[in-house]
Amino acid sequence: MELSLYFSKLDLSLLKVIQAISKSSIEIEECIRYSALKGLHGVHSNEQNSSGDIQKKLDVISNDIMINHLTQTKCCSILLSEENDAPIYLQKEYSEKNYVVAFDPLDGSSNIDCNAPIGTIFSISSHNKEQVLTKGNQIVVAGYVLYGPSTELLLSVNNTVERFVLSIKKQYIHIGKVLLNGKKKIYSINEANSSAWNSDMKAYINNYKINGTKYTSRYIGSMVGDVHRTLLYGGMFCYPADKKNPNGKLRLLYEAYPMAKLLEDAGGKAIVGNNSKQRILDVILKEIHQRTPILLGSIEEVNKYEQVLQKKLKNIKYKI
Ligand code: FDP
Repeated sequence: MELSLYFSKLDLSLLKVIQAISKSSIEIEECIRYSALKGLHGVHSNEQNSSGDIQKKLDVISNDIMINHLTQTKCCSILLSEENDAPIYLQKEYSEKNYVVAFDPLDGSSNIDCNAPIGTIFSISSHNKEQVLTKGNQIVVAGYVLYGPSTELLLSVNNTVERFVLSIKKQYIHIGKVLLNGKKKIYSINEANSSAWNSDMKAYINNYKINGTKYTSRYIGSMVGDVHRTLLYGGMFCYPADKKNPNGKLRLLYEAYPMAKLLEDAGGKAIVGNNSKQRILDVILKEIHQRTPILLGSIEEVNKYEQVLQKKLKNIKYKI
């Protein structure tokens, strides 16, 4: 069934916002698919965006496409983009029918020029009169689009994760619900940073290695691709705090909140790590470009990290 039909019972303004994101992603997909032929590889300028990353041409194009479609809905009050320094205020008057949309228009953009999976990540939240967004718990819909061998849209609506695939006719077709029940033994982390990890992370990851060849390692280096695999196959994905990045690398608002919502709604878990069991969705947003460490995956795998913390509390020596 096609996306708009599938969600035909949703609140109309919310549906319009979802449709705007789906239309944007179809345009972004078109740009990505022919990027090498259209001269869309490479950097836009050597200037860093608000998150400190160098903007690629496709980052800028994707951002413009998202802002354009979301503005046209007239159902959004505030747009928060990873590519913009400040929030974009679209409605002067407060109305509970308006939504706040936060997005990373093109995540994993270091993978663009080598044709590896990349994605758009977003969340739609009800408008809190006082603040832009205080916690991930205010998210009504979270999702991402994966531009890979095929283009997929995953959406968490009413606490259920739905999976759509883009058809030849450029329509998103529902192919099923997602429940994190895969049992593949996979750990996913950038091991090049291991010398800078803190002792909790060293102990946790070491546990995956001492069991002979029971576990395998997979790391695409594109959050959407790594999280998608985790949702479908199981295992865990982590971008921890380390000595180089004491607050982690990934953005709370644009990356961690939406992925945490999807993981939890699919029956998994998403926590801060970094000597803390705190749920990502409970972390208070103090600044829109704030970073956070993150550990997500099946309950079984995330619990293994929590066991490391318990041992630490009881002063049992880590096996490192
Ligand atoms: P990228 O730098 O390519 O834009 O937050 C961006 C992100 O990719 C994530 O998609 C990805 O998980 C992570 O950074 C990869 O970072 P490392 O290269 O440091 O592993």
